[in-house]
Formats: sequence, C-alpha cells, structure tokens
Amino acid sequence: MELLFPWLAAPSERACVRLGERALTQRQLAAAIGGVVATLRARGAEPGARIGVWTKPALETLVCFAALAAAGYVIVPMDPKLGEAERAHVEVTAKPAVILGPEDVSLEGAGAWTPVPIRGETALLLFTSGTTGAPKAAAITDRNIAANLDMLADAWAWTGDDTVVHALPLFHVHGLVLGLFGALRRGGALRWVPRFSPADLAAAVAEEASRGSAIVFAVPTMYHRLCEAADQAAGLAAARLLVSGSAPLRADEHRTIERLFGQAPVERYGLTETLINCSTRGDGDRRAGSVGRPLRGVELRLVDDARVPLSTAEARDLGGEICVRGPHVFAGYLDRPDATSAVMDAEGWFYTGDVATISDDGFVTIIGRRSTDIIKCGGFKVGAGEIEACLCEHPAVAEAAVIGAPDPDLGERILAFVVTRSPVEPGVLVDHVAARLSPHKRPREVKILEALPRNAMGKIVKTALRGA
Ligand code: MLC
Ligand code: AMP
Repeated sequence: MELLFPWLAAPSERACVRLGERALTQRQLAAAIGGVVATLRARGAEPGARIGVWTKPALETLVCFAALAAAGYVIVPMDPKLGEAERAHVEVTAKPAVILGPEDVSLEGAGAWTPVPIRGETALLLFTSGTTGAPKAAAITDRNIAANLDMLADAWAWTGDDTVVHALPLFHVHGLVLGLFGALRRGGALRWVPRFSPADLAAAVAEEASRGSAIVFAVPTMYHRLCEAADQAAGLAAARLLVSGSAPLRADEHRTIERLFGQAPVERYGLTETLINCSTRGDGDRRAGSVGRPLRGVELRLVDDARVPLSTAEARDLGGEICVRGPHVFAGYLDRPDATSAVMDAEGWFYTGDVATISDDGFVTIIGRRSTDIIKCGGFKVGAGEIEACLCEHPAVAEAAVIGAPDPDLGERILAFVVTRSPVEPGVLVDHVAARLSPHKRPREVKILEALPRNAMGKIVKTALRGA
C-alpha cells in the first residue's frame, strides 16, 4: 500500500505549504484535510466523487487540493477567471458534485479520516484545448502522478529538503501536479506566490533559500520578465535549481539566465496528457535549446506522418513527431473515446503533435508543432478554433482566423484576423473574447481584413496570414 504523500502515515512538524506569512506543518495540514473531508461528507460527497476547486489565491486552496488528492476524490480545478461559456462547459462535462472555494475550508481540522492508497484511479480532470472545439477533460490517475513525480525526483535529485517556489496558476499540470503534489510527495514544501511579479518571486526564493534549499518552477515568459527586471530579481540566484517548462525557452534566453543568475536553467518538456517526458538532469549537461533526454521510465520515439518510427539518423537529421509511452501517460479524455483514440494507439503510444530531433547522445530538441492551430501564449495552451468560434459569435463578425505570432515575451501572441459585417473597433472584439473565455485566451491584436486568404479548395491559408 503506497500513499501519494507518504508522510501522511506519520506527519511531522516540518512546514509543507506556505503563502506569504502563513504556513502549515505536515501535522496541521493532515488535521485540516480532516476538516475538508468532513465538509464534503456533510454535503453528501464521498471519496471518488468529482469536486470542483476555485483556484483562488489563499493557503486554503492548497489545503483543498491536498485534501482531495489524499482522500481519493476526483479534482476538477477551476480558474476563477473562466468565462461564462467556459464555466458552463466545465460544469456540464465534469459534473462536479460540489464546488469548493477557500471560504469552505477551515484550518482547524475535524475528525478522523483515512488516506487512500494509490489505486490507478482518476485523481484529476484537467481541461486542455485542442485544435478545434471546446477544451477536453484529460483524466490523470494517482498512479500517473506518483510515477511521474518519482521520475522527476531522480532527474533533479529532488528531495524533502527542497522547497518549491512558484508563481504559477493551480489549474494546470505545472503549478498543481509538479508544484504542489510534487513538493508534498517529496515531503518538502511549496511556497506559492499567487500573483507573479519578478520582485515577489525573487524575494520568496531568497527567503526560502535562507531556510534551506529552494527550487524554482516557472514558464519562459516569467524567466523573460525576471531577466528584464534582473535588478529586482537578484534573489533568484539563491535557488538550487531554476527549472523552466510549459513552452520553448529560447537558446539566447537560456544563456541570459545563466549570465544574470549564475546558473543555467534546467529545461523539461511535458503535456497535460502525459505529464513530463524529458528533462535535463540537475547534475548533467544543461544544453541551450534542448529539453534534455527522456526521463527514466519514459519510452520516447519519433515518427513520420504515417506514424512509422524514424531511424536514428532520420531522428537526428530530419526530425519527426514525438510519441511517448509509460506509466505517466493519462487514462484518456473524459467521455471522449474518439478523441482519445486519435492521440493514443492500441500499444499505448501517445502522439504529442510536437516535432523534434534527437541528437546521437539522446538530447531532444523541439523544432515545431504539427498543427498551426495550437498556440502557446505565456505557457497557456490555446486552440485557435475556440477563439475563432467565439469571435464569430459577435454580431459584427462574418469570419475569423486566429494564429500564433512570435512574441519575445509571451512566446506566441494570439493574433486574430476578422472580416466584418458591420463596423466594429478591434478592442471591442478583444473584450468580447476576454469576457466569454478566460482573459489569457483574448487576442492581443485583432486585424480587420476585406477577405481571408483561401486556397483553391476554399480553405483558409493560415500561413499567408503571417505577413498580413
Ligand atoms: C487584460 N486583462 C483583461 C483584459 N486585458 N481582462 C479582461 N479583459 C481584457 N480585455 C487582465 C487579465 O485578466 C490579467 O488580470 C491582466 O490583465 C494581465 O493579463 P495577461 O496579460 O494575460 O497576463 P500576463 O501578465 O501576460 O501573464 C503572464 C504570465 C501568465 C506568465 C503570468 O501567462 C501565466 O501565469 N502563465 C503560466 C501558464 C501555465 O501555468 N502554464 C502551464 C500549463 S501545463 P490580473 O488580475 O491577473 O492582472 C503544461 C505542461 C507542462 O504546459 O509542460 O508544464
Ligand atoms: P499543455 O497542454 O498546456 O500541457 O501544453 C503542452 C505543450 O506545451 C506541448 O505539446 C509543447 O508544445 C509545449 N511545451 C511544454 N514544455 C515545453 C518545452 N520545455 N519546450 C517546448 N515546448 C514545450
């Protein structure tokens, strides 16, 4: 019988979650978990039920997630900034029995409860965008989480002596699974900075490093801003590891981080559906532009458009789509066997849509993506189709096409092209998307065109929009 957070068998007085001045020890967290379980039972929700959690900036939010994972509920994280249409989609798809906010959590604790052993059951439903349609709920099991976190512990020599410091949202893999569950599985702590600013993140790193060892998890946009404001971010240099992921880190920025903060970043590559696949090792070669080698326990290969595996020479010289297999790969999309079988074959290989090369010594370099309709903006994955559909719901819009344009800060900027039926200000359309969908899905720029470029078949040619 293995627990996701093994220390729950004998909680200690070590701090395990901290937000600003507030912190809880393992013993206090274990007691507070009892309170959450009692609240849920009083509302008729037994372990196994799906529970929504508003990811609001409070210590109680961390308690809520820890409680649900430890007691065997199915977690449905919910961004408080979800637009109306998105919230309705989450509720209809995931059907949470109860939705909790920090106000529902008391830190006092109540009653006895039993941690649930790892069973290979769905522990987490994470909504993730595709090229078309509304986001799908990826079902991630407790075993996926435990296996992947243990692979990362091996790669980074990550132990209970490390405090993770991050300023990430808790409704995605990076902030929740790696940040919170990772810290708790190792028996260390998470210091959460709920709102990112270079100065606040760096100050938290300096403070945690002065207590012991700090490791930083951030997306490339955050590292870009930390470098731009290096005079306010000197505290970052006190970290044991600076880990970057969720989007490509440019090679020049990798070197700038090393120059400004005295250490090269450790890069790792993952997806919501697979958790983390590759990383450079804490004690290994941190090569600018590469996401390192597959983690121990991950099978990784490159395939061509017909899903035929490439030879070593082809993988090095031509590149192909990354596919992966292992105990970290998710259970499928909730109620969407069609969508699941499109990305996962009968042998358990998951097709990522990312295109890479692999060097002779096994380092993976991501060189692109199969679909132009997936955009990574600030580390958030956004599907062009969802934004296009939303723009077309505005009465002034006849047609819309959305692309990701290169951006030095966001990696990719969401750029929309529209053909209008009646006069409309571009800013009105930006606000329309920001209100109906999450604000991070809003186009950063809307351009009005007479017509969209189309090929002989009548299909919109997105590559022709790049220079428009
Ligand atoms: C701006 N805002 C608007 C608006 N314009 N609101 C309504 N209408 C409009 N028209 C508001 C926003 O809501 C926000 O509010 C503020 O203005 C700034 O918005 P933003 O510009 O979008 O935020 P920004 O500062 O650019 O955020 C950068 C960032 C963020 C790096 C902090 O992108 C981020 O947190 N990224 C992390 C993504 C992540 O965790 N990805 C992991 C995926 S898992 P307010 O109130 O907030 O200021 C994964 C797997 C793996 O990929 O490998 O890890
Ligand atoms: P998400 O669905 O939000 O988890 O996004 C997963 C996608 O993020 C992957 O398919 C990649 O395109 C991208 N990604 C994640 N980590 C990296 C990285 N280190 N380098 C390049 N791309 C990355």
